[in-house]
This record gives sequence, C-alpha cells and structure tokens, in this order.
Amino acid sequence: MFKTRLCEILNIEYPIIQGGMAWVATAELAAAVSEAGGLGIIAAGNAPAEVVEKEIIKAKKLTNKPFGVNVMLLSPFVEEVVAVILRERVAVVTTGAGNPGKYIEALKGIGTKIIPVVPSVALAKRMEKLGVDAVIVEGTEAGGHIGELTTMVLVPQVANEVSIPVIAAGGIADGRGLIAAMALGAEGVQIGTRFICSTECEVHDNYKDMVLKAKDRDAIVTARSTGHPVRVLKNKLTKEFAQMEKEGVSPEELEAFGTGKLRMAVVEGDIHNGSVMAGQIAAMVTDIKPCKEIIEEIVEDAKNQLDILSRLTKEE
Ligand code: TUI
Repeated sequence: MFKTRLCEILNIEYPIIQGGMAWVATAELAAAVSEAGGLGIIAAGNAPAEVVEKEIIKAKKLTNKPFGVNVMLLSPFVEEVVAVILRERVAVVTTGAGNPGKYIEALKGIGTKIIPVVPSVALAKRMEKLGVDAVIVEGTEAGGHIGELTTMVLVPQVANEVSIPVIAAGGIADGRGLIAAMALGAEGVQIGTRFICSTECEVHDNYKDMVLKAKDRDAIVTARSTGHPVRVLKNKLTKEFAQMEKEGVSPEELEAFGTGKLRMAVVEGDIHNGSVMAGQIAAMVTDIKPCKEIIEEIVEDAKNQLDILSRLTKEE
C-alpha cells in the first residue's frame, strides 16, 4: 500500500522519511524508523565529523535496513561530515539550509541517493538538473530553519516542474497529511515533529512534554532579522529573542545568543531558556509511542481516509 517510486529508489516499505532534526535525530531514532519500514535519518546538525561517524556506526549495528544522514549545510564541519559519509558509504543523504551542489558528484559516484530540501521551485529545478534523486519540498509549517512558502502551495508547484519524486514536508503527522501530500503530487512525506514524541527518540522528557502540550499557535517564528528564521515553541527564550530583535540587536549578536540553545533544550531539558524547535503540527501530537506504531497508525489512517474519500465519488 502506498508504494511509490520513492520506495523503489530508497528500498523502503512506506514512503515516509524521518526529518533530519539536529541533536534529536540520533542513530537510535533513525534505526527505529528504518526498522519500521520508513527511512530513518541521522542529523549531522553542527556536530563534528567524529560524532557523526560514531552515530553512523551505531545505526549500522542497530539495523540492516537503509538509513540516511542529513547534512546541515551551514555547519562549520560540513566538508568533514561529507567525507565521513563517503567513507561509510551511507545509502541516502538529505541536505538542509543551503545548496548542496558541490557535493552531488562525489555522493552520486558511490551510489548514495541524494535528496536536498528545497524551499522554492527554482532550487528544485536546479537540483534536478544536477542529478539529485528526489527533492524534499519543505513548507514553512515545519520546525527549525524554514522557508517562506507553505507546503500546500509549494508541493504542487514543484511537482509540476520536476520529474523526479517530490517528498512533502512541513505540517504532516498523520494519515490525512500523507493523503493530502499525495493529492498535491508528492510521492512521499518527511515527518519530523511526530517522531520527537516516539519512545526511541532520546530528547529530554521535558522537550517531549512541551511538544505534547503545544497548542495550535505555539510554534512561532523567531530570528527573522538574522536571515535564518527558525520555528520553535514559544517560551522565555523566544520572548527574550523578540525583545532583542525589537531593540535592533545586530544579526551577528543574535546568532551568537542563539548558539547552543537547541542543545540546552534537547540534552539538558531546559525548555525555558533553550530552543524547542518543532513544527506547527505539534498541536496534533498527543502521545508517545514506538516508531513502528507511529508509522503503522499513519498508514492505517491513510487507508481509512482514502476509503472515506472514494465513497464520495461512488454513485448511490
Ligand atoms: O534545514 C532545515 N531545518 C533546520 S537546520 C537547523 S540548524 C540551524 N539552526 C539555526 C539557524 C540555521 C540552522 C534547524 N532546522 N530544513 C531544511 C531547509 N532548508 N529549510 C530551508 C532550507 C533551505 C534554505 C535555502 C534550503 C536551501 C536553501 O538554498 C538557498 C540557496 O543557497 O539557494
């Protein structure tokens, strides 16, 4: 059910890939998602190459299924991280926060599938020309570093302009989201926030609790003035940040102030002073369960949703 070209390209059962969430997406989470038939992703974030290497080796011990690594292109360690990925022959690379153009040839050379996040039609077309295997079209509903356009408008526009598979991301956490994405022309979805509240996700319990308690308008955008807008859950930090932006604090100082704040929330569980990145769909995440159950529920829910929709087109 829901077998698409993406499943064939990535050798996975369901067209569901896990978001590459910095500090959150460890080997443990990635292996659990891959074991459940999706594609698990280890996030490199800003981590040094040795840390990423250890996570890759750990994931290989936890699963024989394919998994990927997300390369955050603003990382100071990006070159070394790509070198580790090449050495370890990781099956899939997703990228975020930039243009991965200069790494494509080397990754393709060893057969790694490469799937960049694109926030626009133009970048999607450029990436297709460079030979990427699929694109992740991430709407502004997503958590973390975001683009301007919504999933609803960007996915069909990219799907009209490229022939490689499109993966929808941002605002998707259940079967209805999967069906909606496919109706817009996607052949798969990337899901982040939902997997934060999985048993296997190693974030601090305070972080999970905050996602569980989030309401519809709690996932707000900060740091617009730095040119790197980030969606996070509202807290003391976001209030301080907004105040600093209002006072005209320079982008450099704001960036410096933001450094280390994600780790503070994820690892230390300081959800007041730390950065609790999550997407707008956080409000629909209300329980913690194993990745296998999350994925099975999404697929089951999607089948039911399709039945409901197909009844609408049947004659009485
Ligand atoms: O990358 C993400 N989400 C992230 S990265 C991150 S770590 C970080 N923290 C603070 C500031 C910046 C990064 C936390 N969350 N999602 C994928 C994504 N990629 N969203 C937007 C983009 C993107 C933006 C511009 C991709 C390509 C791009 O290209 C510009 C160009 O060079 O053409």
